[in-house]
Amino acid sequence: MTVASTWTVTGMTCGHCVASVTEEVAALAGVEDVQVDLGSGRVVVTSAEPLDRTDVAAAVEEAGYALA
Ligand SMILES: [Cu+2]
Repeated sequence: MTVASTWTVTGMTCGHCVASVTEEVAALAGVEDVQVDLGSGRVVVTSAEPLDRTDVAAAVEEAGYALA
């Protein structure tokens, strides 16, 4: 069973930003899929367990961006 969660990331402007965020969030434990929509900043994460906001925020910040 998996859980989908939706987050909003601010500051992404191009495909490189999307790739960076995708890579960092995908590296979190239990994450199976990451879909980023550049236009809206929406990030949909599919994971085996619910994610902690602090963990997602840390991954996003590692990529150089922030959660809204
Ligand atoms: Cu960019």
